[in-house]
Amino acid sequence: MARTPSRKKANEASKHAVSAVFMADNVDSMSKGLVDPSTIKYSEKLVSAIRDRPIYSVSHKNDMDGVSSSALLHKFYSVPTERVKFMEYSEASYNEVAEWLTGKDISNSVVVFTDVGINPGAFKLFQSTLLTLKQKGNMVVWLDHHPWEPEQVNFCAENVSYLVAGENRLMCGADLTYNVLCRKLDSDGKGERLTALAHLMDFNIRSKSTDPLTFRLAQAITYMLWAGKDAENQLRRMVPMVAELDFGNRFIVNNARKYLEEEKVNMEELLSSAKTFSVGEHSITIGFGKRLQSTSACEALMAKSGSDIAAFINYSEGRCSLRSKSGVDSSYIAKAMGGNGHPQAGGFSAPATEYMGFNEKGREKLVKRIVEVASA
Ligand SMILES: [Mn+2]
Repeated sequence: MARTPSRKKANEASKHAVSAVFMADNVDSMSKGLVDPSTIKYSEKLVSAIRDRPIYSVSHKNDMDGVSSSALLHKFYSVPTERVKFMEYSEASYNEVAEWLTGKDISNSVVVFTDVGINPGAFKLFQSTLLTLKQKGNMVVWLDHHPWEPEQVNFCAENVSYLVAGENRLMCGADLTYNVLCRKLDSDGKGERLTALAHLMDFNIRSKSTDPLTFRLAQAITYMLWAGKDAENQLRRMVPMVAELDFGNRFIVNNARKYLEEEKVNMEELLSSAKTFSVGEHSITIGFGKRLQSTSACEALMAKSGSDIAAFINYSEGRCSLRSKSGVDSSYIAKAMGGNGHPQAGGFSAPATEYMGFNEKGREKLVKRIVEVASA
C-alpha cells in the first residue's frame, strides 16, 4: 500500500463516535490510523493469511447488507452456513455471539465480523471474547461502516488482525467485504453485482433497474426477522441463494409474498396514525405501525405527507426508524434519541415500558420528544 499512514489516534477524531474511517492492518503491519475510505483496497496479504483456515462469519441480522456480507464469505471462502451467525445491537445478541465463539473452542481459525460494531454495553464482554480468540491463535477481521466509540477502535486496532471501523460514506459492509477480501476472487462478477445491490439498499439510493430485485429480497428478510427464534435459521438458509443472486428462489419469493400480504393491512394502520410537524426548515411525519420494512414504511409516510423526514415507530418491536430525503440529514435525531445512523437512514430504540405500552398517552409522549429533538 503506497500510502502514508496517518498516525492520528481515533480519539483525536471526535469526542464521541468516530465519524471518520479508521483502519488497522496488523497483517500487513503497514497502516494504522484514519484513512480516506477510497484507499481501502483488496489485501493480498490478508487474503493469503486467511484463505486456508476455517472461517466463521458474524454479520448484522437486520438487512440485506449483513446478509450479503455473509453471502460473499460463503461464496468466496466456502464458509458453511453452520459457521454463519447473525446478530443485532442488543446485549442479549452480543452475549449469544460471545458464547457461540468461545463455547466452540475455536482455534487457528478466522472470525470475520461484518456490518456490525460493538454495543457499548457489551464492550467488556467483547474485549474478553476477542482476547480469548487471540490467545487460541485465531485471527479476527472486523469490517464495519457504522460510527464507533474511540475506546473500542483503539482496543480493536491492537487486538484484531484487520479492522475497518467508523462512519463510512463510501462503503457499506458488503462493499468492505468485497473490496478487501473478494474482489480478485470474483471470476463470474456475481460478487460485484451483489455488492452493488447491497450498496444501493444500505445507502438508500433509488435505482430503477435494481429496485424490484432488491426489494423482494429486503421483504423476504423482513418477513424472516418476524419469525422470532427461527429467524436466524431462515436467514442462514438464504445465504447460499443470495450468494448466487438467486433472488427468484421459491424460498425467497414465498417469504416476500407473505410480507406483501401483511404489508397492505399494516400500511393502512401506519398511514392512518401519521401526523406531520414542521421542525425548523424541515417537516417530519411520524407514524405508528408494526411488521413493516422500515424503508418502505418511511417512504410511504413521506409520500403521503410530502415531508422530508419520516419516523416509523414500530410499536411491536419498540424501535423507531428514521429516513430522510437526499440532502436532508436526520442522523442528529437518531443520535439525540440514543440511537445511531447515517444521514439518510437511522434509528433508535423506543421501549414499550418507557412509553406506557404505546397507549394514547405513551404515543403522545414519544411524538413530543421526537418533535422537540428534531426542532433543536
Ligand atoms: Mn450496513
